[in-house]
Amino acid sequence: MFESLQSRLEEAIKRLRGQARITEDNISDALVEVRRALLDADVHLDVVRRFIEDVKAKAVGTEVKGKVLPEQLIVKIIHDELVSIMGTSKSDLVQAPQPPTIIMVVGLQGSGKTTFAAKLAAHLRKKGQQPLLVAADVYRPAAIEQLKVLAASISVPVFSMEGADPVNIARESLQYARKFARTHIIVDTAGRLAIDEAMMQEVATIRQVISPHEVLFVCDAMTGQDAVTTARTFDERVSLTGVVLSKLDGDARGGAALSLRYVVGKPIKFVSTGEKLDALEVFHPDRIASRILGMGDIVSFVERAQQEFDEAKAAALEEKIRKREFNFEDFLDQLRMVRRMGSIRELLGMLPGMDKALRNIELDDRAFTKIEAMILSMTPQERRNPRIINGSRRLRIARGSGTTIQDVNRLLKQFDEMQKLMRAVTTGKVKLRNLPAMIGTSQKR
Ligand SMILES: Nc1nc2c(ncn2[C@@H]2O[C@H](COP(=O)(O)OP(=O)(O)OP(=O)(O)O)[C@@H](O)[C@H]2O)c(=O)[nH]1
Ligand SMILES: [Mg+2]
Repeated sequence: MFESLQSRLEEAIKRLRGQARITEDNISDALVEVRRALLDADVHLDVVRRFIEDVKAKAVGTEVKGKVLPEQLIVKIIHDELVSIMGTSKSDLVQAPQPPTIIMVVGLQGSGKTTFAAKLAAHLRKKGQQPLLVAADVYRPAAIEQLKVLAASISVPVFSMEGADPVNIARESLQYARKFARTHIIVDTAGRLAIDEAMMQEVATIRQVISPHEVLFVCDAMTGQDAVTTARTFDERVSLTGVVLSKLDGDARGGAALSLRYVVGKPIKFVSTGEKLDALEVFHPDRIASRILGMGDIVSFVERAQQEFDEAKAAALEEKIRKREFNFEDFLDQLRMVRRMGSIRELLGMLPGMDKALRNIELDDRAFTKIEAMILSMTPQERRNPRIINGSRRLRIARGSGTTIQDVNRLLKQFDEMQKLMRAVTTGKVKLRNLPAMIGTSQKR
């Protein structure tokens, strides 16, 4: 799977070997190779463009920390970008509030719909569900028989109707499923070409009649980015809820896997990796990214190293606070780090219990811009030793930062309070979980 893309990316990354730092220059070199590799893997041009831009921005903007080498850092950045392009997290099958959950399987001829329908039934059975397979392909001779044979091998019932049309079959199958308390209905539809208007109309009608919770587009991964065009057409006609990548066990180049989510905007939910009925995997973007890159050990090494580095930094900071050496320079550092990491609310919201505590507090990013301006208007001595900031210095800082003397007074007072608070936390006098309430009171003032 993705062998060629993998070896090409490896080659590109090698270009950074022996470099001390990542610079605009050496990264450009490597990225030209990455770009070629992606295009040759038949990845959609829009995706390639965003990929390269993002990797470049991250690579040039990230400092190489601790023991990490530039070539290792770039592996991690490329890995993360692959994950982000493919959808960040796994996307579960939708569950109907009231069973049965209705799933419709659509796609081009021979893409692997029937095989997937049976695989999904097997997957659900393993989880203790009671699926029903519905044979709504009446056009290809032996299509119903194919589904029956597959279903029998996994002991799942099939609903079929001799001589009926697919719309009726789908409609009737709902009654049947309710009567026999099936938890899931999987409707296997006939393969169709996107340009076949009558067939497209039929699949749209089935969708209307049965109102499925999931409309899954099965896409042969070998078709590369052509799959994107087809998926778009299907999405326009039947509004897809997700995509299944089939035949990923073959020599798929990666184009479909990397393009679909980004271009069509629908999550990839499963991957099919063989003819046997147990060859189905829930789609995990990070696992596929690791397979594409084939350097999982480096990715986890960089993750660990970065974490350790941050921990070392945090320990140094704690030491400073304890020794009452925490000053405006450190404060500015922290402030910028927090802002780089996302909005304050988001960040604090990740702490347990904080979300609720923050709901009523106005946290304004503009306030931080103001604080930053004031700190930048201080001299290095003032930042390191705020105690020397007297009346005339306050006036100068206010003027320099376009704020008022009251603003500066407030900042100095808050900084003083914050120092006390941090000391109390680090020495264990105040428990972290009491912090939200304390921030709340100081904000209201
Ligand atoms: N190697 C491999 N073969 C697959 C996979 N999925 C399906 N196939 C094979 O691809 C062929 C077509 O699969 P079907 O499931 O019949 O495809 P379909 O979309 O239902 O085809 P139509 O109903 O004719 O449109 C069969 O020979 C399958 O065994 C897969 O993940 N890997
Ligand atoms: Mg079929």
